[in-house]
Amino acid sequence: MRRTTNSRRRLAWWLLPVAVGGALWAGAPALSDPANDPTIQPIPDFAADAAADEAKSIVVRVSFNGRANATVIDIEVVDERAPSHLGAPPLSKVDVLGEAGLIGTFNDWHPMWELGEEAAGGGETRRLNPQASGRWIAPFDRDATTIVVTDIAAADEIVRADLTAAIHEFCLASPDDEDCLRADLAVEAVTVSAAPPIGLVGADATITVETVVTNNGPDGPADVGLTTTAAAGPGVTVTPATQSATLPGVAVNADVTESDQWTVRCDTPGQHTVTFTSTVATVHAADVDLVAANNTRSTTHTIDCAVPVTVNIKPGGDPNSINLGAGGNNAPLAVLTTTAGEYGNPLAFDARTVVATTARFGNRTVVLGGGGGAETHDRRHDERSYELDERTRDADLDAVLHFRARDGGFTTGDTEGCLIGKFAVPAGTFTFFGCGPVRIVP
Ligand SMILES: [Ca+2]
Ligand SMILES: [Ca+2]
Ligand SMILES: [Ca+2]
Ligand SMILES: [Ca+2]
Repeated sequence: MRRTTNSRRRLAWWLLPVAVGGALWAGAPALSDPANDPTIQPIPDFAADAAADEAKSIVVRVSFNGRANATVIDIEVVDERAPSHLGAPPLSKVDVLGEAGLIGTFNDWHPMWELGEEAAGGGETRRLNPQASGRWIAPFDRDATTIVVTDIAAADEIVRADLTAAIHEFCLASPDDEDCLRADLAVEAVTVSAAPPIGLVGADATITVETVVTNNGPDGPADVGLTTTAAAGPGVTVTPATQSATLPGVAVNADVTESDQWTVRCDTPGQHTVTFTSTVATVHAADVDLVAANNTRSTTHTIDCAVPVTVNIKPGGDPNSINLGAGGNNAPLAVLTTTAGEYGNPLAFDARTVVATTARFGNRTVVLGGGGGAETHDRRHDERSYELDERTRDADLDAVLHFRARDGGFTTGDTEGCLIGKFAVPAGTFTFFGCGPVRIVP
């Protein structure tokens, strides 16, 4: 399409009556209103207007239920210039609205009124036909969204109708019309650009999803509506379910990246998947995308939901000094057996299910990245260890593990040590994770 400027399109509303000229309704009011007087209106540029006369109209057909109550039968865009409304009787008022407000307004006949002749004298009479149907014809405007028709004398709205479906249908059928925009919008890529290495049951994590959108043309720039939905399998909840954005004015062959953040909460332990699906669509009724196959893409992300556990580094000792020298060759650590709710843990945990060979201890980032120190003896010592008060022991058995502190990837400023590993229960093997305070001794 050749994009017509707004000013030119708006001007057409006022030139129309003059350009068409001709028949005025017999009962029209005198042209005392200067706005209705063609002799003092600006002279239109007929040559330019005629050469580019691809004028179209929007025809709204209704059936009447009452003088100020009509039902839309259909709405259609036709390839004909709208008739002049100059001098039309002020029976109905037609307002055409767009997203930005009023586009144009004119007075028109009320189709429910019928003209008749008086038996004597041959004068005209008017009466309301209760069975009437009729139509209003407005000049086409690509930005039109709504038509509102008012019965002027009754000061009552006759009908209000959405024009966008009719305009979209016209542009789908005539995508190369100068008022239509034909753009092949496409989702080029959907990727998870940032996500934590694990999730913790009961805690929120943030995942960032990037969608790359383009406009393959031929027309542009085009406003692009982008909708991304998150579909989570069992055991994980993603909010919000949907995020939408309008990417304004995407030029032909431009890549535009939209980045959205999603909150993921692990509900149960294990590997859970979340699928993010992005879809592009045109935003305006007069914009059409005739290639649907490239409008949607998905990506699936797997999150490992770990069970949070309580660890007591150096059971019975406080502070928990971690000696990075030879003195830290066998640093003990207890994974406590806890009930649901104890120490704020959402799930009960039996430390005797810890698989010792999978345990890694060290700096948080290091162990989440797959590093850290391994259990020195590759085995678990089940014993009644110390609670976090370092003085009391409860009745259940806890898991005591030993690590070489210098394998933990600690740096001098670290104040926490973290443990990650697997635990095996009848339902399967899952990840656990817990941290405790440390004092690093270089
Ligand atoms: Ca497309
Ligand atoms: Ca301790
Ligand atoms: Ca316990
Ligand atoms: Ca215990």
